[in-house]
Amino acid sequence: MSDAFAIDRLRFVTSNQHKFMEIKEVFRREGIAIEWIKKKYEEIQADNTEYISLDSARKLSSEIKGRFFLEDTGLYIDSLKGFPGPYSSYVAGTIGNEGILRLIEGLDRSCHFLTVITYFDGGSYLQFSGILKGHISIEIRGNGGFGYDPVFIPEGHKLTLAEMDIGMKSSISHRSIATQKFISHLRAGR
Ligand code: ITT
Repeated sequence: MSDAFAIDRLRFVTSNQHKFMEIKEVFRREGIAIEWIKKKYEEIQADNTEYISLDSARKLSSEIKGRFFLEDTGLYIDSLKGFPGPYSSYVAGTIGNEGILRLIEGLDRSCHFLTVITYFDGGSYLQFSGILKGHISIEIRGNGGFGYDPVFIPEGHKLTLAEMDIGMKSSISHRSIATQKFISHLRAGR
């Protein structure tokens, strides 16, 4: 691991341990340590993930001193016109993966994940996004990951994200693509 790059107190706000572990893994590969602010915050209901992520960061900046980042992620199913999208958390907790499989029976299964990271650097808000294309599997498969991972098969792969280990998921995921862009920004401003 390279120790050439250090950034003081880079903090990630999320209530979701899986998200933290995945982002921590991407930073770890780059030799950067991050801290976890474990916190559940209210998200505005809107149809735009960038806006939701920015709004959350703006609200949290009055509570959290110094720089921090957070991210908002949604699963977008083409044949459902992007549903559940910004409602991914609610849908995962209500109808869940079985409900998703029922909803798209007989329909096209193409979908993607979108992650939008918002970084508050103490003065401005910067956003970095990552998309992972794929399709919804026929059945629920795998015990790893979280959320929709057991029904999501990334483009070019046969396994669901839940059948991959964290290293594999973190080398291809929406979250890691957004995080890599964020890291490039941090390195550029060093
Ligand atoms: P925060 O505290 O960071 O908001 P959260 O779990 O509420 O945590 P999101 O609103 O961003 O996070 O995510 C919405 C839901 O989408 C989440 O609860 C999962 O069910 C699902 N999800 C997000 N990222 C995922 C991923 O990488 N793989 C599978 N499902 C994911």
